[in-house]
Amino acid sequence: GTGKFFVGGNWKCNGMKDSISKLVADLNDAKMENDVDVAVAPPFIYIDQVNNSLTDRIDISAQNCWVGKGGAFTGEISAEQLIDMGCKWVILGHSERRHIIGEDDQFIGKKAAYALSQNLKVIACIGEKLEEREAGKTFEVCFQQMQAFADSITSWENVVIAYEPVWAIGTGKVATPEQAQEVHVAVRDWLKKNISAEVASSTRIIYGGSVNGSNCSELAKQEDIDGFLVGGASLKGPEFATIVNSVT
Ligand code: G2H
Repeated sequence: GTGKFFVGGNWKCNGMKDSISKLVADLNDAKMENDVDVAVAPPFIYIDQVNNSLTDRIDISAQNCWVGKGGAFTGEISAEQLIDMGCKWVILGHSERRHIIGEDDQFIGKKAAYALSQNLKVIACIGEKLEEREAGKTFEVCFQQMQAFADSITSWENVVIAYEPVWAIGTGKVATPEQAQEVHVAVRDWLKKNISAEVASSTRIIYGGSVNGSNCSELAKQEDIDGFLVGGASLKGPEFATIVNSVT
């Protein structure tokens, strides 16, 4: 792997004050290896609750943000506001935003550029749908999504790439370690050819899609898997800690 292992918990649109308070207490109690960067992404409205109760060991991420400076954008949250509320990270381009909400590659690229300009670190998500994989277009789709980030951002220093095959998300159908590794290598190779060898070797590429306490260690052994973005299993503190501790 590359650099420090990174594990993010994407809580998605889950949780209420009480269940979040329990989850935070479990995370505060959990033993986590020192040599891993850890972040959790609560829904926007619970960020303040989490920031006020969660150990400093774990960073806070948002799940999305507005594409530019705040203003007359009803229902949106700006990067400046996220920084103000204690966020260090933002997840951008998650497949649920791409395919359910309809965000396109260029819009997501611009969001990444603006977030980075405000000193938010970015978890930049890419990944193919099942029909794209079956049509042999996995690399093409991932490279196109990578290109859109590359067209907008000027530095990859504060970017973690999350490869999340859409067919593996929330389905319980995790990619095999070999399937994930194959795409991670291809993405790293793309960075080498299109950005630089330095960026290719220093940028973390994490895997997401039905990662859990039982499948994480086999995945973590793969050379180019530098961590995980975890959805469902991040809602359970002890299981999330198991995944954090799968670092090899
Ligand atoms: C993929 C992942 C977290 P899950 O979306 O981003 O979710 O682990 O539930 O598949």
